[in-house]
Amino acid sequence: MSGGSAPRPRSGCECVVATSNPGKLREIRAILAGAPVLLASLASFPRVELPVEGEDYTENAIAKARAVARATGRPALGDDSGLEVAGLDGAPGPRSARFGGPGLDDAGRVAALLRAMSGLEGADREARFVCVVALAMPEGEIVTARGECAGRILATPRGDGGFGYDPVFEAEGAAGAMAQLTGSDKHRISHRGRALRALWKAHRGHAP
Ligand code: ITT
Repeated sequence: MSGGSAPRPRSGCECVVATSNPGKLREIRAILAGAPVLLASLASFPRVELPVEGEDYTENAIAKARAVARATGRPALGDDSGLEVAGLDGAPGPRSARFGGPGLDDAGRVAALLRAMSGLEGADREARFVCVVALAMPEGEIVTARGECAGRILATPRGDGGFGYDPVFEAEGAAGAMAQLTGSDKHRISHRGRALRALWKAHRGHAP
């Protein structure tokens, strides 16, 4: 955790989710479904722009949350996440959304990842998802939390759930790809589920 004493949004308050990724928004809403907070989409604030991202999950998550909190005058929740592959020295990491070049969709990035990994076997296929979430208050307070999910990269895509690299990521202890799990099974073990539960617990003292 960072940022000193944790901000405490009032019960039932509105918080803007500082993401342009619909997969993330859907998951954040599902993970925090039991929490007394109304999660607004950035689509409701079409003039608000997200900052250009750098190479550090925490800095990126804080920058997204802070930009949206300042622009909207509401608490904002940023998520910066990525996939780290052992045999690629931790790439694509914070560049996961940009891997393979501009203009690719999720399936194109998955194909680019499998191409980059051709010939990699065993421990080189080990990987983890990382997620840092940041809650920024309009007055400037920030709290962050991190979650990870370890696993390995499959040889071919499977399933159609989730988003991003889920079709080729098999979490430790799961039989099959993340994209083959139900939403609730993914959120129980995912980097995003872990990060959001830790964030919520830090400022509410219990799970969402
Ligand atoms: P915002 O910055 O607007 O939030 P983004 O997609 O650009 O959206 P990131 O820079 O944090 O966000 O990139 C995260 C990328 O990592 C995302 O686009 C996916 O490719 C991948 N990723 C993150 N979480 C994932 C998950 O749960 N399942 C599969 N892939 C994931």
